Amino acid sequence: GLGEHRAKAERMYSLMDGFLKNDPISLQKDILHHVEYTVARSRFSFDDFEAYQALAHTVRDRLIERWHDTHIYFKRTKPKRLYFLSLEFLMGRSLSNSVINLGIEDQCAEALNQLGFEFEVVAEQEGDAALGNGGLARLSACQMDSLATLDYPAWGYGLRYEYGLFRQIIVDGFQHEKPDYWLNFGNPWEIERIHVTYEVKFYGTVEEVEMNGEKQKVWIPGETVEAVAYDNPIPGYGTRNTINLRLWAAKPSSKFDLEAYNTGDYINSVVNRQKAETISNVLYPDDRSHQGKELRLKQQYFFVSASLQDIMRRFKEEHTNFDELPEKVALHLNDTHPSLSIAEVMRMLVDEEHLGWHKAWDIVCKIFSFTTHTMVTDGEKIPVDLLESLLPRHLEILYEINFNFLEELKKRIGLDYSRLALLSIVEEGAMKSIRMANLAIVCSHTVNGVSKLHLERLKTKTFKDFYGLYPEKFQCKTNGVTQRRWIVVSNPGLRDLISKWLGTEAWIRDADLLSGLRDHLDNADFHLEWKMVKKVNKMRLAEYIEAFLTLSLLQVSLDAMFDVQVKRIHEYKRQLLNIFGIIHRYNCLKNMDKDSRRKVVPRVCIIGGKAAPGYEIAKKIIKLCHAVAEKINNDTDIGDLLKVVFIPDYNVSVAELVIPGADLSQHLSTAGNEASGTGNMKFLMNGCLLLATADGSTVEIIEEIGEDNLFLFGAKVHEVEKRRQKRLSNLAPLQPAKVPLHFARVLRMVRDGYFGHKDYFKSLCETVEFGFGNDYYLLTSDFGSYLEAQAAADKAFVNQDKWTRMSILSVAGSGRFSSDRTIQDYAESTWKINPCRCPL
Ligand code: 9GP
Repeated sequence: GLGEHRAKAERMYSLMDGFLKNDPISLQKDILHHVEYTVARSRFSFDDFEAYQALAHTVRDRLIERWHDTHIYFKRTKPKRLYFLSLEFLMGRSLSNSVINLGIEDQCAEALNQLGFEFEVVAEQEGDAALGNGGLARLSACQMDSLATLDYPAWGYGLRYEYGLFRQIIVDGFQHEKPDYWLNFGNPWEIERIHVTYEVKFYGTVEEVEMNGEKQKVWIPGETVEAVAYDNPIPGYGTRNTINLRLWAAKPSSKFDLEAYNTGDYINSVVNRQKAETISNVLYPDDRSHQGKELRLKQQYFFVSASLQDIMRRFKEEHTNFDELPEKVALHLNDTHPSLSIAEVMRMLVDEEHLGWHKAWDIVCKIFSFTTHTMVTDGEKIPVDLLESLLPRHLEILYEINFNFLEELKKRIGLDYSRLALLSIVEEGAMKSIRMANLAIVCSHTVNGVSKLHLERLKTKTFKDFYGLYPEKFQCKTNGVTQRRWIVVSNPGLRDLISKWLGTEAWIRDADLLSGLRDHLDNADFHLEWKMVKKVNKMRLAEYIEAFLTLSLLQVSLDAMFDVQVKRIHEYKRQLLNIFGIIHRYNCLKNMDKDSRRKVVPRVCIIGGKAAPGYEIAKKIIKLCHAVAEKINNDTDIGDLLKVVFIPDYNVSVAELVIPGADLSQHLSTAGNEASGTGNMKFLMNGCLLLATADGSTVEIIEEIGEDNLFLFGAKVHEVEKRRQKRLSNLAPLQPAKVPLHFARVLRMVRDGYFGHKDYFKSLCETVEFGFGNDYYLLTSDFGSYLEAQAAADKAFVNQDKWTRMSILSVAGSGRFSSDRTIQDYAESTWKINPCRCPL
């Protein structure tokens, strides 16, 4: 009874005296406790890594307390919840971020110090959680941080890949991929929930049965796999709210295997069951296309099914009527990858909860929202054959959704078959397939682009016909990044400086306050301190470069401009343009007399990024970068005037080091190709000037800081198509197209083997040659304006006062690019959720 319950509660309270304490002594005691009993080392002798493990567990205990409180509070207040469904999260490291968000960084540093350890060194022991590829995945991580900080009742769902994104090793200038078995050293940030498991079913057949006098479809699956939950607490900053990122791992089902029992084939049965685990084993390393692989589809459905079972269970615990679903649940599709959720919710409502089709569809259309992250028109497709065998019931449901959609459509547009075919969710043809983007658009109440320019593209090109049908669905949610990670964690010097001059730390929760830095634009002391922060960060980066590239004994000068391009390697991102620019710079230096050389701004050109393992051209770009580096760095005649560095294995923690240390950063995508870009925002926040095309979110950065405050170049979106046409019309009568002299020279050097590997680089050169790749990304026509922008950057760098002003104005204008702004916008206009702040 109630009395018994109360007595039990009182006993619990008396045994656990309140929350864990955060003073340095209490932290020390907890650290030592974890050294002794969790890590199982002697507290009298443990190393940096063991100190990291013990501190991580100490912090985790505190996260768990807040996490519990948050969940109890959400359960009690029953707010509408957001479920953020994403197959990728690039979380990076957790320690520094957690202690900052918990507000215990100084105490932790002091606690460690007294034990003879240094916080920075201990934090360096942590490996990255790299459960994602690039922009989309890091965006998810930033958005989770903002959801927690802004007190939204949200959960993230994803997959717990055992192998994260491959590690990039460079051997002889070539990229090699090594598996990232990131769990080897344990992961103190996750909590395994052995009791939170769901069965996920595959294959089998669909049968029709009579139920209460009505015909009902029943899926008889052929394979069952178990999904086990791993919870990752995500603490907000300046709040007790700590939300959850629940990742699923596949395990063999514990169900009795009757067939193996009957045939007595025990060993084979175990081996076969073990195969289940492969589902969540490995992250697909391609960030742009995921076409038609069975394992990928299995991953998607495994993730979708487990997440939705969990979400529905929670909903049913709190509510009895499915009519309430749209008021209580928002499901967000982070790209098309989780779009099978639509068919799955329909299946659950119709087949399991026995709602009528139309009622179920009405509910489904009110709960989903969708964000697309690409400019590519030819989106994700799932071959019907594959679906038919793996998820036969879902295929039927998808056909029915499509049938109803097309019937509705006919009423609106008539029998315009070519338009109907374009809009259809099912693509006919040699390989019949399901168009995941069409499915997501038809069913979602909002379709979001990730920058203004991206949205414009969606409306006028990619999804033009859908826009005609549902103009009200299309919205712009320009991306943002979290200033907690990208300034507070990664650039403590700048954090202190900003707080000092603004007289407050409030900007950490309200990035718009950064604009207040403009008030000190002409203050000489401020300039001095600003430059000093940059210098210290450059020093950190230089040490990293020198330590990493010991083989080539490279030394970089701190007086040089640190010019950085770090991101996935893609033709459209045009790392090749950067390398060609470097070769051109080298040629100019070689031709200069001593006097002119004295006026040159020395440069350290830093490039980093991974190429998808099967993307040959991208891999050649990496090799070319190394070949050029080898030539230039070993040319004693050039000395410090030009150095080229490729930073291997670019990931979140490397970014935290590289970005604060950059003077200039390059964002070179051919206009109309980068949906948003988020690297540009991180550099902007760190006072690094941008050299960029007017693409993706850079257009909005220009709105904030003005064209004069960055180095803009290249064709604008509306010019790109014209230039391509022009180039092709040059080709038609077989006239040699006009290629600028400098460009032709650089290209010839690479083609003729000046940097070695002549045959190997041939196909790379052909991508920009006429009659071959036809320079689809317009390197040729943008080269001149690129060089001008580079020259303008050099000129500005000479005038350090001007440069510093531009740098300050960059940070001051970066407030709009906080993911807090993005998330608030989503919450208010798309998800319709309210903050739900757990009381202290
Ligand atoms: O390529 C886009 C990038 O422009 C954008 O900033 C990011 C986040 O919205 O998503 C990237 N897309 C992907 O990573 C996969 O399509």
